[in-house]
Amino acid sequence: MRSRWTGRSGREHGGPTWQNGLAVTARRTPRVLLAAVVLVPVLTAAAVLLVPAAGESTGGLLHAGSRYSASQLPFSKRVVGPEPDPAAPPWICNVKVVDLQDGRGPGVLVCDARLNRVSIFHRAAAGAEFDESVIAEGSAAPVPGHATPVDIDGDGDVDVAIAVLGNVFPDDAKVGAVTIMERRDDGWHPHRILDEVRRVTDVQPGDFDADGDVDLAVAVFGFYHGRILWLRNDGPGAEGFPRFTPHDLHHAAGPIHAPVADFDGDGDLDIASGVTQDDEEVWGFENLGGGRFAKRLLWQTFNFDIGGAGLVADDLDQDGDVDLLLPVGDNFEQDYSFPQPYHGCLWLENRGEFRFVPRRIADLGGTYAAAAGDVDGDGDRDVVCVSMFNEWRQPGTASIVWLENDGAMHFTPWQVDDRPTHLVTVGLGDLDGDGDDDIVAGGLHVIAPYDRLGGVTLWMSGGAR
Ligand SMILES: [Ca+2]
Ligand SMILES: [Ca+2]
Ligand SMILES: [Ca+2]
Ligand SMILES: [Ca+2]
Repeated sequence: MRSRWTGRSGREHGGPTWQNGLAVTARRTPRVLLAAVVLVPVLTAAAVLLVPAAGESTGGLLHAGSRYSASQLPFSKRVVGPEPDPAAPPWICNVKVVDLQDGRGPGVLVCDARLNRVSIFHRAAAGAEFDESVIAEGSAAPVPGHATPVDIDGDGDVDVAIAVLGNVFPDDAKVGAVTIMERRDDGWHPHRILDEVRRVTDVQPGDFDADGDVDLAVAVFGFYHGRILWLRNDGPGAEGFPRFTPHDLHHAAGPIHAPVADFDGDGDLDIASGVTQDDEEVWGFENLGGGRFAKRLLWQTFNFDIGGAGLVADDLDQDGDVDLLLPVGDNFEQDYSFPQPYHGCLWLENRGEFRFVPRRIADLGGTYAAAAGDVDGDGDRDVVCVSMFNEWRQPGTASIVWLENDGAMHFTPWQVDDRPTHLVTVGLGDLDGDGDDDIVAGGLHVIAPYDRLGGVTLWMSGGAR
């Protein structure tokens, strides 16, 4: 089936691709030509190896998709929120497990781009349905791409920062924004603190200039143009809410996610971002103090089809420095988005002084998101990956996989489920307080097949409770 919004396909034709659950552009002509010159001989050679003379399936990844042994760790599966509506298939752009410090404990924070709504779902009791509390909807969060808790005004209650995408489909117009939903005693109040920008994919807090208030790192994905910037908190304005001044860090099409951490261990907060459109790169922005940053190229590949789809900061090996996880597997430019052998998840191990060493830890076809946590409760960090583009025509191919860490950074993939299909976001957190992390994931259903729909799904680690 051809993609519904173009009637055609193919990066070489300038058709849209998708990143992080977001429709984006194809590469511009010079990059396409370069990619063609470099990759066509390689891919031709690969095709000769992979395609048998008679044309039958090899049983390899391109044809059969990725599948793994069923997880020996049991999971109890539940739908969070409404059952999916076949007449309006779910477009969930972001899920994460958060505690808003309001006495309700951890819940599932959800960005729903179909309903234009940011909500948190809590489970009242074991086995009970989930209660939805709406944080933003309608014009406050038109097509929300990402949401992050932060006490932006320092009054002790937790507010929510929203990256407003504005349009899930390719669009170079200034439809994006950053909105803070301020929590007050009488509910949530919107403050649009960055406007007149292209599609925004992430906003993350940190006191970058060490003046005691919270600043923000922002990824503007855009379409032909995008940027990474930080918003300096200039203190309270006339109405007592902070004012912000934008400062650019980098210009490129397709920045996705802006994780914040002290990557070089010198005591101040740095910023990282994946650039996934014309180039496939990971950048670091070293905090030099006084609001100044130095750019560092942390990783790049000349496989311009690898399809970077996110960036996660986590000390995966628990050696005291913060590493990065890079899920790769965007493949939206094809008539049918076959999983590719180079899709999966990379661990970029922090070796100090902004040197990161890549290591592949998963081969899941069509990987679109990853999250780190302790899924089996044995004290080491495991990883969960979800797939947007596995071979859904083959029954049983994985949509969600957890990678069991043996404690020595050897990862064994276990299949959690084969449905819902088309998962683009995953989060981990201990929702039931039993010491192991549970899994939540969200589906973005914009291509066929439409027979295994899901909005937000929870897999409770350790079985039913
Ligand atoms: Ca607050
Ligand atoms: Ca630092
Ligand atoms: Ca580390
Ligand atoms: Ca573990």
